[in-house]
Amino acid sequence: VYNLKKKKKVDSWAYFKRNEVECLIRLFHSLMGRTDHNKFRGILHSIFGMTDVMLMNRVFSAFDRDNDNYINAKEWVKGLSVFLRGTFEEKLKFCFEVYYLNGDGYISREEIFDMLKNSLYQSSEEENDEGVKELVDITIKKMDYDNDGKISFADFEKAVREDRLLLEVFGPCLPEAQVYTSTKSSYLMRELVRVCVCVCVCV
Ligand SMILES: [Ca+2]
Ligand SMILES: [Ca+2]
Repeated sequence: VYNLKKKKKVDSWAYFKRNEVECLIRLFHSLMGRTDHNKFRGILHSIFGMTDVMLMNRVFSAFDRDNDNYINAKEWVKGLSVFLRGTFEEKLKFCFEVYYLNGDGYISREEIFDMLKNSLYQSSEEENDEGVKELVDITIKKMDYDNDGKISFADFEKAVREDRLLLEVFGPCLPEAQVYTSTKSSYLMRELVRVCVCVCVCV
């Protein structure tokens, strides 16, 4: 009974096969130890090609479920499970968590402004607050179904179900399609090993 329970517990927090979970945990312990913001950003950058520091920090917080500012082995496997093999519903929830982050359960007008400004102007000197404000208005008009001026999860879900492109409307926070649609575990493992080695050398 104990073994069955134990197996069920492992299966229930990840879409990986048991040997993949073990491999990921081994990698985690031997190469990374406690994963802080810097190491995690290194992984997101080198394996998933992310470059946006603000979004990478938000992805870190979505992985860091107990909010202790470190990613432990369980958070690592669980996060990667949603990230790489999650269902549409899980990805929807994940993206919403990345975007709202301040904990009140809504994406506010100010948060939308900050995220759109960040993703539009991060590499240029030129800033156009009026242009960003217009975009914020358009976005809210499109996604705020109950007209309370902020985006709840219900608003977000409804909007994304109507237009899948809105899933990452406030900036890329999931791996590129070719990474997460790959079901070949060997591909994932090879990439992770490559990245872990790279992170260890660089940090
Ligand atoms: Ca944590
Ligand atoms: Ca709303």
